Amino acid sequence: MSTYTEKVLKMVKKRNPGEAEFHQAVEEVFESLDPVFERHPVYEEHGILERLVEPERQIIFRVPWVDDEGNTKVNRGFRVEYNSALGPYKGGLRFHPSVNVGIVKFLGFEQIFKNALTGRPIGGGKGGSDFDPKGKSDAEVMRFCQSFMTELSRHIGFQTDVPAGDIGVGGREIGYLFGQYKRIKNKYEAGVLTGKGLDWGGSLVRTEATGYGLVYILEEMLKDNKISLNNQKVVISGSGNVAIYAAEKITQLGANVIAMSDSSGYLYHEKGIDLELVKEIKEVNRGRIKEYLQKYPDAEYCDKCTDIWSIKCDVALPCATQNEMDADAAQQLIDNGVIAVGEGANMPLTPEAIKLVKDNDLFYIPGKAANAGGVATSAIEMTQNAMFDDWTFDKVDQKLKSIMVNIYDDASAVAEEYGMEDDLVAGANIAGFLKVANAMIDQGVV
Ligand code: NDP
Ligand code: 2IT
Repeated sequence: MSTYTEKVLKMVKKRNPGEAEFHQAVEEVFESLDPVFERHPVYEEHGILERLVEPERQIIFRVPWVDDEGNTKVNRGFRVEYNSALGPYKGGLRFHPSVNVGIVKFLGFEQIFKNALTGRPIGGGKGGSDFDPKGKSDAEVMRFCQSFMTELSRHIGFQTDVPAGDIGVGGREIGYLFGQYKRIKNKYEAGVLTGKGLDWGGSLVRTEATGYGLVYILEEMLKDNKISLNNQKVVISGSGNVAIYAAEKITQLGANVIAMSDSSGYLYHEKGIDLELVKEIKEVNRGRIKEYLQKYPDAEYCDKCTDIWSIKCDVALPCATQNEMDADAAQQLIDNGVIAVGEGANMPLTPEAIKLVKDNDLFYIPGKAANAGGVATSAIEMTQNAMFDDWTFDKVDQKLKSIMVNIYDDASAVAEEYGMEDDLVAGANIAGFLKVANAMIDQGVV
């Protein structure tokens, strides 16, 4: 690393103790940027890194609510409004017991570059709570969301900060959050949240967008190398929003998804997973993936197992959570002949896993590029809201596809320009950085 990136990284670690995931995300971006600072001292002169790593605003708040038995509960709410150089802060809300300020900052930091890559006018932010929606009734989730929004509503707006979903936050939660926002503000401000219901301001394709986008960019990268997805064996971790729609699109393109998981274990079905059943179990019934065996006793379920990457496959799509693939897992995939890894989740590979995947010349698409289709389609939802319009499935899907192809072209071209051909990590980090950094210079020291 250059003295500039080293100096700022040291400062980040000292100033933000204990935030391991945040340090990891910053380091991963910084590692790509040295060639930029060598060529263009202007960024250092303007203190771009020092400003980039410090969120413009961080909000932490109490979220009190009452459970169905009448007990008072208190969770912690977060919103990190990271960078608004390119547009209003934009990024999801995560409800999971592991959420803390370091997690929200790592996600918010990555979101800045991801959003820049989409080419849409959106800044970066992220939020959430350590609330666990699992096992809660709809009424409890509603009361929690209402309390969360009562505070959050002071800080967001369609031109200020536009949250959406992430782990533990889907259509149900966005509905409750939107209802409370509308009630507090006495305004139907559709563009304040994305991922809304289709009858009240939501966009077609937003539900599918992250998973579809992941497969579109993977398809493009493989096509560029004359490889087809047809008949490829695919392992996907998770069985949530991103995992399900990645599985749907890749199946439509002729691949065979043989394993998926949830936080309790993984499912292996050699002849191919019945995705409609997974949807029913996870989306409709909010159940556990092991229930799949009730209909398919020939499938295998490994309870409490996290070694889904030991299954032999051609394509691995981590779509659950951060650091879910470590060096051992990556090595197993490589030993088993995997050809491509695409990150549906945010930062699913540890730094050691990334090194292995790169050293072994796999086709590897980092999360900032690979999962940008979700937020890109959120921006398309905001466009429709601003126009009081709603577009057809096909129109939004085509736009999503062209954005993913552009991201691939952009990141590849920038990687080549900086002498790191085919390195999409460097390409995505540098391409995203340049857009944000140039806007920050234009806008002065703010
Ligand atoms: P969901 O809540 O819909 O699904 C998450 C899935 O991952 C579930 O199957 C869940 O298991 C599993 N999972 C979550 N946390 C863990 C954990 N700590 N250990 C093991 N398994 C876990 O979330 P999404 O599909 O929306 O998000 C998945 C990933 O994709 C996240 O990294 C998110 O940040 C990223 N992402 C999401 C986007 C979106 O638009 N939703 C956009 C871009 C990235 P269980 O069912 O047991 O909870
Ligand atoms: O990580 C992500 O990009 C998301 N969770 C989606 C964010 C959004 O605003 O749609």
